[in-house]
Amino acid sequence: MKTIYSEQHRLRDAKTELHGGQLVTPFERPSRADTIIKAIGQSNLGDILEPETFAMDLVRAVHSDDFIAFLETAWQEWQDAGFTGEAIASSWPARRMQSRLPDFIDGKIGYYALAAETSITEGTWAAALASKDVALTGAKALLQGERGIFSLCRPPGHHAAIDMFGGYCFFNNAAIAAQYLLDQGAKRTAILDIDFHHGNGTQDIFYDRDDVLFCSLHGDPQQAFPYFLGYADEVGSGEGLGYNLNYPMPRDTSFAQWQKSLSAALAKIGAFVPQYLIVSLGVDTFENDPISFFKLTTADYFTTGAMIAELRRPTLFVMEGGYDIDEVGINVVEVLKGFESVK
Ligand code: OKP
Ligand code: ZN
Repeated sequence: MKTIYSEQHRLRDAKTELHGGQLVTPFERPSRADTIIKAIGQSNLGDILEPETFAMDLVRAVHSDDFIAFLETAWQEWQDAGFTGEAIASSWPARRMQSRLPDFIDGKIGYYALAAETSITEGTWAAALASKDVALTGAKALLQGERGIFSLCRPPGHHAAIDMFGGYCFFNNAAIAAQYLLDQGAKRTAILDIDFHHGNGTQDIFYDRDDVLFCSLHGDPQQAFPYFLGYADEVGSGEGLGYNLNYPMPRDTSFAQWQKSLSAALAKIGAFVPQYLIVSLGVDTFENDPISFFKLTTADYFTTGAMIAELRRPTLFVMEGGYDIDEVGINVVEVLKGFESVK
């Protein structure tokens, strides 16, 4: 299996994340990708290729124009306002207030942010652009006949909604790739999100559509970020009714329990008969992950990859989360090796 990877991810190197009332070094940091690409290199999985550059139209197919324009100039506007720290939202259109877009950057950032932990910094826009190219290059390889591809996206994407960033995400790489596959002629694409956190952004983007089946396995929103979406009764709307499936699970969920949700989601995806499968691949379900609470072990990731391969669909793995820097690489490689083990 080939890996698509860009060094441009390094441009996303925020110094601050609001965590527990303190500004800490972000969990989502460049060394995550370093560990993953090193493990890929040592694994003999296959070649590591640079992404192609794709047109912004493919981003506009998923995100709103005003949101994209905001991301492009947010850092410059923050600096022009005289702020000396990284750009962090602190005011929101909360209940019974107006969702009207302010002019001033401190207000604008609250309008477009879904949470406060994710700061916007100097290279964020460039890194987010490269990350979507990594995803799209992987999708193009599927169109050209590859059976499995790994897009080592960083920053991640699944929390990015039509017009919101946050949860370390700016552009929704998996959603952009899915829309591209449809635009290139696919009738149906499924997205399986196995990151620990609910893929609220992907759900938002495809909620009223029946051409993308979205299935997400994640920590119960009563206990886990993003808190305000991801319940099992969110099943899609309009034509999309029945095409959004959430599998929230409690604290300390073991692989035996998690695997039942995976099997259920895979059965739904199989019945949908998608031309392509996109996996939002987070390994923050790992037992030692510093910000999550499931109990998967390294061996479980191989089994997970093999189970996904049993669908026998051309599959694009898009990197999302995973914050145990020492183990994130091996856990990702185990998923991909498990996938490759099924002939
Ligand atoms: C991104 B991805 C830390 C709480 C966590 C953000 C989590 C984003 C996860 N104070 N807040 O889905 O791995
Ligand atoms: Zn996550």
